[in-house]
Amino acid sequence: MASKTYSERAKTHPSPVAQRLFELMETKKTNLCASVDVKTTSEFLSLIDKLGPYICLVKTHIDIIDDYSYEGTIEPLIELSKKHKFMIFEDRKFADIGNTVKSQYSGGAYKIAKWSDITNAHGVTGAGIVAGLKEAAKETTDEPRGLLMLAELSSKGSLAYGEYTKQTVEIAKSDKEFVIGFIAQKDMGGQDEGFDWIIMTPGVGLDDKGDALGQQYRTVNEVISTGTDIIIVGRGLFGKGRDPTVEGQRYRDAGWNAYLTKTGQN
Ligand code: S5P
Repeated sequence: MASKTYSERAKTHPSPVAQRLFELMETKKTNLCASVDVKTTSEFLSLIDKLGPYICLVKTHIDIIDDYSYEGTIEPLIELSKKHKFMIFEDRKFADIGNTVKSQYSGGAYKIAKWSDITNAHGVTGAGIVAGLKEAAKETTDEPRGLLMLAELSSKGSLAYGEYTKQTVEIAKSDKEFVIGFIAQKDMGGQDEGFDWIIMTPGVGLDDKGDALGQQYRTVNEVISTGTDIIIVGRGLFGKGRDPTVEGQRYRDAGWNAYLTKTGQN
């Protein structure tokens, strides 16, 4: 049986963040998330402006940027998100007790809950992490926020597999509206119990097999065929002198064609 389309899923998803994301994916015909791990605000904004037309989501590591400021970095990022119509995902990988992540998500230098539609968390500390992050979101903004749990990782030797992955999926069940899905390498199930989790997959590259620090890449067709909804691509788009405009289009087309095949639309 063909998988459901993004627009079908937009209609029934309990999370307003997921609904909006699915709708914009269908409108822009893209399931590409750009991971923009660069060091300066000017590189960051210029790269996002080039990739903007091809992506549904920008994934940030805001703590990598040397000259970060809310006014200089985040305000222009929000402008670009309106110009190109994409959403924002700060890849913060929270991993502490509920009370601590609550402060980390809403406060400090970055105030992530204020500007990022989506963030993510490890399951290692238990379900309190979901509750803590949700409280922070509610206390910070009226805008909807969504959380991804890190169920699996792309790197060599990762300890997130088997029972750990299973228990992370159990934690995700604790909040059907706030937890919108997983960072994972494949489908995490849940459909039988009424969950419609979004699977976002990093470690995607069409030209390289990995890097010298344990990253492992799979192709776009491979990941979409095993359950990925959104492909996360970083250096494949701009590393090694690549042209982000050319590669943005290439990964967007590869991701969209794989999706059309999976949903029986081509
Ligand atoms: O399992 C993971 C989870 C994440 S979020 N493996 C990953 O590589 N990531 C992130 O995806 C990582 O932090 C980086 O920002 C991005 C991959 O970048 P690339 O340049 O290797 O495509």
